[in-house]
Amino acid sequence: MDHYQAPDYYGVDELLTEEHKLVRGATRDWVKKEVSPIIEDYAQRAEFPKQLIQGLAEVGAFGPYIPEEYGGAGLDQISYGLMMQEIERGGSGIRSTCSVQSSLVMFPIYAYGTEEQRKKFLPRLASGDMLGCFGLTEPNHGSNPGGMETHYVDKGDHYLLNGAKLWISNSPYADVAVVWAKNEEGRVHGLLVERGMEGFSTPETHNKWSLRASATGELVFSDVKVPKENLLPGKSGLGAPLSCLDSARYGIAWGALGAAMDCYDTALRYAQERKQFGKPIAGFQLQQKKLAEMITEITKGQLLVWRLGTLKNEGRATGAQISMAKRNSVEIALKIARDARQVLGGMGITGDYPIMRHMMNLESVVTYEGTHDIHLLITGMDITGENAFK
Ligand code: TGC
Ligand code: FAD
Repeated sequence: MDHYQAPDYYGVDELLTEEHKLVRGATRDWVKKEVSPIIEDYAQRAEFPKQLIQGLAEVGAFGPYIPEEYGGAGLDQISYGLMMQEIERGGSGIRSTCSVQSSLVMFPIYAYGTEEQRKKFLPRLASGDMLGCFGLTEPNHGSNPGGMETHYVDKGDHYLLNGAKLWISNSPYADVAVVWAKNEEGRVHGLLVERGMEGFSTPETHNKWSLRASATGELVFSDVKVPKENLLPGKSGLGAPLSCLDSARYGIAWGALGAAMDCYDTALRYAQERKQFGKPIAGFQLQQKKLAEMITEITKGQLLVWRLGTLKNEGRATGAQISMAKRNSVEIALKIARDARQVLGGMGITGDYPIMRHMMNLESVVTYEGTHDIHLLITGMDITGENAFK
């Protein structure tokens, strides 16, 4: 039974519109009904619950901020953030699927695609009839995607694509992949590679202790003939994939807080119910310290992402501001998960509670979409003007 009650220590709800609260309420109800009852089993079995795709589409989680004429929900950035928060409260892997579909697949097609590409792909991605994935990372190039080796050659009536991508969320189930590859001049472009194209395969990556309910895999291109109309013409250079990452990282900044809120809520309830030495453990100072610090960090995080959402709605959020929020939310969520696990004692390691699952998932979230270190260096560069990456 999902007893979740969202913490709101500073009345942050008063900063939200009625529409924000409606969107959040509908997503929360859906998560309680469809995700909470099954997610632990799927994580234990390391299986992607693909039957959730249709429900995610119906709740509007695929392309929340994409205009309605292309099948999106036409909502603002705070609604998008709140949705990601509720969905990651249920499970980071499910939020991953939404981040990839919305910000890493629909966003580049909407922002950099042709009208034909938008009409062909966006409504089907929004309705969940199609699943997408995003290929940037390679075996030899993770934090430094600019070094990518995947490349294509102009063959007159098509492009010939060769290379490989690793660690790609949703790849084993994806119908279309947004693939970033270099042309003969070494310039990065986005290509839409569709399942069924000869020479294109998507082997699954197994043996993960994290994001077990999310499918991760490779993208392998061996002389794949990509039709010329599948190139995204609107933007080239590394800035194109990085702008998609800005949008996805923004969603993660909200999402990771959702995982933190679930851990806090679980630990608080457990501490009030569990008795040792004749009284609830919530009455011991050491447990209160953990719980008080959790709610303090959650409250700071809620205010930070709300303000970031306001800036994003106004088109003023910078990539560096988004990096700070992604890094902060994941860092506090991991610490809260670890402390919450301790509050539950031995019970904390079991699948009867969501904490250990969140903790293990967050070990991926702290690495993907730019590692903890990379986001710190982005902040460092932004405030000092000095590049410490290279
Ligand atoms: P650098 O020379 O700094 O920049 C190259 C070009 O990109 C532009 N740019 C940005 N544009 C938009 N948003 C940003 N945040 C941007 N940051 C940079 C920049 O202006 C430049 O444009 P131009 O026109 O001058 O060419 O690039 P660099 O090679 O030094 O690298 C910078 C660095 C390290 C910050 C960047 O490469 C980086 O962020 N690395 C981390 C890689 C990463 O995040 N990978 C994520 C892969 S996708 C994923 O993990 C999905 S998980 C999905 C899920 O399940 O949720
Ligand atoms: P590396 O880049 O090898 O980094 C290793 C360590 O070195 C890290 O601690 C890093 O912070 C540090 N480091 C690197 N450079 C520096 C530096 N300049 N200064 C200081 N420290 C540095 N990618 C996609 O394209 N699409 C996806 O859908 C996707 N999904 C993913 C799903 C999962 C479950 C995971 C785990 C990853 C996914 N990724 C995806 C890949 C992810 O973005 C990369 O793992 C991440 O960018 C880091 O790259 P790497 O793993 O190669 O680590």
